[in-house]
Amino acid sequence: MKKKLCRLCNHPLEVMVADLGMSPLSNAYIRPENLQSKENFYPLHVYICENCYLMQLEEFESPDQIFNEQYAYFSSYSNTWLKHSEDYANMMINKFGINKNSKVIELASNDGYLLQFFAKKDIPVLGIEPSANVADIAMSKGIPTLVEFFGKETAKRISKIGNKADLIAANNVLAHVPDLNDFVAGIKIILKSQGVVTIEFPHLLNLMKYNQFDTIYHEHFSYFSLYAVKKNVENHGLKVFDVEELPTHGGSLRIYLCHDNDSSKPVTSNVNNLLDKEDQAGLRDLKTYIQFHENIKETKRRLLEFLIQAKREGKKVIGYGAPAKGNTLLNYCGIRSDFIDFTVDTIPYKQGLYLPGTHIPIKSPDVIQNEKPDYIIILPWNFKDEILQKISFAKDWGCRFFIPIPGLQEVFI
Ligand code: JHZ
Repeated sequence: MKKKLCRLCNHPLEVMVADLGMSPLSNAYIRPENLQSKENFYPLHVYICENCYLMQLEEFESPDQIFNEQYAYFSSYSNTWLKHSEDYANMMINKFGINKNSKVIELASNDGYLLQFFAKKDIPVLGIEPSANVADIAMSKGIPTLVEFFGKETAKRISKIGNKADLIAANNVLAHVPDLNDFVAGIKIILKSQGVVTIEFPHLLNLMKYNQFDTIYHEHFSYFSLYAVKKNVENHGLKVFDVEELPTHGGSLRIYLCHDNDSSKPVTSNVNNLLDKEDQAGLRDLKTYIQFHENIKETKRRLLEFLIQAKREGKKVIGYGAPAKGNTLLNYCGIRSDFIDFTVDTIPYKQGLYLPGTHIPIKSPDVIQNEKPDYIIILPWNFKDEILQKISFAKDWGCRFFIPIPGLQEVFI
C-alpha cells in the first residue's frame, strides 16, 4: 500500500485521529430519479501530521469532481454571513485605504456574496471561482469572475495582464485545496508589493474544543491551526502580521498576510498570543486528539439515544437545513428517514433533492407549518440564532428545538 504523506510537509502520516466510517461526498445531493442508483462511499479517516500538525484527510475525489457546475453551496443564503461580509468590506476599505484605484481579488468568490460590497463602491474586483453554476450568479450581479481553480498557473497568467491585487480575500477556501503549496505560491505572485491578504478558516482549536467533527468531510482536505498555516505561508515568502478570532462557522480565524519584506506592516502581539493559546489547548499534543475521538463516539451514542426515545414516544422529528456538515453527522450516526422524516432548506437548488447516503428528503421550510413537527434538529448549528428566529412560529404547537453539536442540546428563543 502507498505510504500516506502530509500534503504540506511530506512527513509520513501515521496517526489517525478519528474514524468516521465510510461516507459519500457531503455535497453530492441526490436527484429523485437517481435514488436507486449506486452511490460512492469513501473512507472518512482523519490524520494528524506529527511534524507540522496539519490535520487532514486523504484525497479520494479530486476538486474538479466536487467543485463543478453542480456545486450546491451558495454563500448568499445566510443573512448572518452577508452581514459578516459587508462588515469586512467596510473594515478593509477604512483600515487599508482600499479605493477606486485598488484591485480586490477573491479566491473562491462563490456567488459574489463578498465582492458585491466592494463593487457597490466602484472598487474594481475580480472573482476566481471554479464552480460554474455559482460563478454564473456572481456574473449576473456584475462581478467579473474567472471560472477556474486558483494556483500558480492562474496567478502567473492573471498577473501578466496587470491583475495584481491590493487586497486578496480567501474565505473558507483553504480547506478545499489539496495542493496548499501551489495555492499559497499563487497568492504570492498576484499580491502587489504593499498588498494585504486575509484568509478566514474555521479554527482547529474550536473544532477540537467544541467537538465540531461534523465539519470533517471529503470536500475539506485539511483543518487548520495558526501554527500550521503560518509555517506554510512563511515557506512562500509571506508573513502573518495579524490575526483575529471570529465567531463564524463555530469559531474561525482571520489571518492577515503581506510580503515578508514589507516593513510597513509590523507583526502584532495577537500572533504570538494566539500561538500560545493553541499550545495551551494541546494542539501539538497527540493526547488531545485521542480525547477528540472519544467525544465523537459519545455524541453519536447520545443523539441515537434521544432519537430512539423520541420515536418510541411517537414524536415527529424533522431537520432544519441541509448543510454539508449535516451529512457527516447523519451518515456517521446512521440516521435516515427512520429517525428524521425530512429536512428543510432555504436554498431552492437543494429543495426536492435527497441527502447523500441517508436519502432524507429536503423540502422547503414552508412545509413546517402544515407538518407540525414535535422536534426540529438544527443541523447548521453555526446559524442557530438566525434559524431560531425563522422557526419561532413552531412554538405555537409546542415544538422543541435542538442542536446536535457539541453534543445534543435543546435550544430556546
Ligand atoms: P452552512 C459550508 O458548509 C460549505 P455547510 C463549505 N464547504 C464550507 O467550507 C463551510 O460552509 C465553511 C441552510 N440555511 O453554511 C443553507 C437555511 O436553510 O452551515 C445551507 O444549506 N436557512 C463551502 O454546508 C445550510 O443551511 C437559514 O436560515 O456545512 C447552511 O450551511 C440558514 C442561515 C441556512 O455550511
